[in-house]
Amino acid sequence: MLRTVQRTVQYSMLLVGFGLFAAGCGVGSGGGGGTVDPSGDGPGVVWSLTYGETQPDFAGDVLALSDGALFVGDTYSDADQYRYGTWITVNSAGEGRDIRYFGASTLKPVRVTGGWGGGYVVLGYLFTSGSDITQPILTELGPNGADLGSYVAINLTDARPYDMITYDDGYIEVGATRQGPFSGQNAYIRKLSATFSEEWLVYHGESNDDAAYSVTSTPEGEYMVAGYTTSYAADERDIILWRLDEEGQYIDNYLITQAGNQEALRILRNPSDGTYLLLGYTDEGANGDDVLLLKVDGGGQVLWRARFGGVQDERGMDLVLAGTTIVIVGYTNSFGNGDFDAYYIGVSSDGMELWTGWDGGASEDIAVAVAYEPDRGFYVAGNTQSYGLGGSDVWMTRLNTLDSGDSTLMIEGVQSLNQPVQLR
Ligand SMILES: [Ca+2]
Ligand SMILES: [Ca+2]
Ligand SMILES: [Ca+2]
Ligand SMILES: [Ca+2]
Repeated sequence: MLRTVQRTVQYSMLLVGFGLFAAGCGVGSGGGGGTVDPSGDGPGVVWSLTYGETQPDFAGDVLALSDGALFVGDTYSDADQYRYGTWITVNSAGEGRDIRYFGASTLKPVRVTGGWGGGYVVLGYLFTSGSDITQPILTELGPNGADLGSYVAINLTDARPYDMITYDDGYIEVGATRQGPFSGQNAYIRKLSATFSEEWLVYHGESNDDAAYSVTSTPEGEYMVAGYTTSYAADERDIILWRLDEEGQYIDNYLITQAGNQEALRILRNPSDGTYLLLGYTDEGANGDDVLLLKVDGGGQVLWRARFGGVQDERGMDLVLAGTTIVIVGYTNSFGNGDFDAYYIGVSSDGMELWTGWDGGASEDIAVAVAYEPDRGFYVAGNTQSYGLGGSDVWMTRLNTLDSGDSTLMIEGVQSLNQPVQLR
């Protein structure tokens, strides 16, 4: 399906202040992590853009390009009365913007990766208004964003995908479903060929609710899948890692128990030492939800555990490794300029907080994904209700590199240029 759109929309450019947090907000939790070290050594905002009109518009993911970044999301056209999967590329200067539309009106993108066909693949799901039943769908895009076709998961008619990697001449997708051999919600993992035919589909979990949120490969050609379990949990929700072979068959699982609710939303393998970073949240204790970061070895042993946040709710949504610094993006309701703000945390390789900051205005602003390009810094995808044209807009931010010397850069105020952009 190839959709060509000729339309003029408002494209707002914002320059927003990046508040470097200069007081303690890290809360240590076992293993020595999260100790306050307010060095103020974080990155500054280079540019910040919104995209969208008056209806809700959302970002799903961001991918670094050779110069700039690719953002995917879904936006609603006031003129067309239609929701589109949306592709936006922006160069590192925040210019050279290209916007294209893809997919069905009920498609919500959650992840984008490079595809085996030379372009990109967007993992998303189809939803029905008023229903919580969703169905995974992959969309293949050409190098310039052309919609080359979509592939619905025909064996998963009630499932929600969360993550995807390219691997072994194909794609590995993980998520949660009420289908499968176990009652309640189950984790699912499936392998697709480079041409999107399903090679295998497996379920993991037990009689209660379980979910797979993120996947990475191991040096042995296996997969580590992170999520949560209530089936095996010692109390409420606990983080669980499933280790699967190349056919998706169970090798082992690692249960990480802790009081209260925990979920791992992202797993990242550190190729330099063979460990894994797990990012999620915990609600243990009286600090609301906090960002939870764990470092585990290949056998699921917790090497350290760090917790970040204030008295209100925080979530860590995505993370990257920038040299030895772990950079987390998410959102906070404890700090910032009102309601939720995007939340940025730099963490050392031993779990110590190096810097923290927030970004946003008086309304709800959250970061959902981050990509890293060593020469140019960080691209953050988010959703903002403080800026843009209303009802939540796609929010795209570039942060500079950690060694740029601009560690105290503050761009004051908000500037809305509302430049019309001709779409192709
Ligand atoms: Ca727990
Ligand atoms: Ca909190
Ligand atoms: Ca806010
Ligand atoms: Ca909007």
